[in-house]
Amino acid sequence: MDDAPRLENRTELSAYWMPFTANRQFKAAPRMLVSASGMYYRADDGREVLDATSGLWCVNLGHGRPEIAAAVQRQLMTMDYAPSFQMGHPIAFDHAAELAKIAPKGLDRIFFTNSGSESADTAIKIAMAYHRARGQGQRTKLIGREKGYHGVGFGGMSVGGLVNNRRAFVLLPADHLRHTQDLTKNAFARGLPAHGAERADDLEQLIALHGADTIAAVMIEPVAGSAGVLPPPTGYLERLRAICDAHGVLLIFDEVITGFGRLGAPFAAQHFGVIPDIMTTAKGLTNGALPMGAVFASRNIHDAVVGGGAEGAIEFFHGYTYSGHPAACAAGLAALEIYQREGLFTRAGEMAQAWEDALHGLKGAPHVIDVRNVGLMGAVELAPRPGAPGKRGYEAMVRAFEAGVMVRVTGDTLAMSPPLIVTADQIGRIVEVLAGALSALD
Ligand code: PXG
Repeated sequence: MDDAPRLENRTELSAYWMPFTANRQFKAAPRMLVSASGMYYRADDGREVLDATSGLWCVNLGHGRPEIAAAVQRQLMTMDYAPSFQMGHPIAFDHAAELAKIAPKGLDRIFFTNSGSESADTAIKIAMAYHRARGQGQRTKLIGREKGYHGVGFGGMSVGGLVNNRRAFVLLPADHLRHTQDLTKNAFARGLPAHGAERADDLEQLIALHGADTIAAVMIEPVAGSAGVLPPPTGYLERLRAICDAHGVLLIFDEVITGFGRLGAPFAAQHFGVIPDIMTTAKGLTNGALPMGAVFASRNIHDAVVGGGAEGAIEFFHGYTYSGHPAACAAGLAALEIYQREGLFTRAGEMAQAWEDALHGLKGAPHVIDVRNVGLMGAVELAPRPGAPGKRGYEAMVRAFEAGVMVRVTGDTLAMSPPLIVTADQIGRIVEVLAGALSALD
């Protein structure tokens, strides 16, 4: 990494309108990452920064995997691009077939997208298309959950439950379950919180309110990620599944974060033993090396949509120029091979106890009001500074970064999801730096 490119102070920052960033604040004091290898980034001042977030929840295998780079290079030189509308190329079929092998039982029909947001909107369209194919085209309403994040497309945003992402935009018809966070009963729970399964019964209430025959699907993250790592209360997912089944409502799991080994199984559906009808993925699918998403649908849903309509007619009017992009498929296949060869689909399960013990060591550190964990996901929630919510969390993130550990911050919650190759020593380092950052805060 010694020959890593260095950014100079004169880097022009004004043209790039940065996503989900306080642009003025960032440009006044930029944090620039210039190279990455294994568990570490290197910043433009030459410092190594331990990556406790897998980039943005995506680099599950660690950075700079040569097999992925080589596979992408090979594919680009063999065939850089080919259309997927009324044409095919073998690597997209190969990739889907390999993904089908690790899919939760029955979810083995795979639609490719280019991001988590596109996966969310695609899943919603598949749900609507399914009901329509079965003569229930009036089932179009969506049920999401407070604090849910499903990307920034109009579908995902409408189902999502983060007010900042919603209030400025026109939304699709959707209603929301209550979120499951309850610090009065569940603070410092280790793994799944004991209290709150009854909040799944909100779904019965919403179905009664709207009428089952108007509702297409319920979409939730099995573990809410962006909102600050909220593991589901014990029994909650099972209840949602049962209520959906009773009313013919589809259950969509957004596994953009929980997919690809984050909890100790390929997908959260397998880890929790609750199988949705549709599952969205992205991020870890290619290890973040190239943009890609994939929606997994049950065979039943696929067959209902694709089995109908006139001979020769397109069954589902949806897709992207880059659906099944050859280079993204090459990255995805190479990533899958590494997950399997190195046992990384189960590694989060093996490390989960060490991760839990280390993170909960922060109970009692200054400002800490909750610690949450499941698999290799974790969060430390801080008491907000009076009158200035989010400030303490932001400062903690900056201090940790300056001390050589990168975490995510959402409000006053620090969120972590280290690459699945993380060692016990590195976990120790993450917690040590966080403890230092917290004790330096007022
Ligand atoms: N669903 C979930 C569950 C996600 O976490 C998306 C959909 C959208 O994916 P794309 O690829 O369109 O960004 C996400 C994205 C954060 C953070 O701070 C999380 C995401 C993105 C940016 C920031 O936690 N997740």
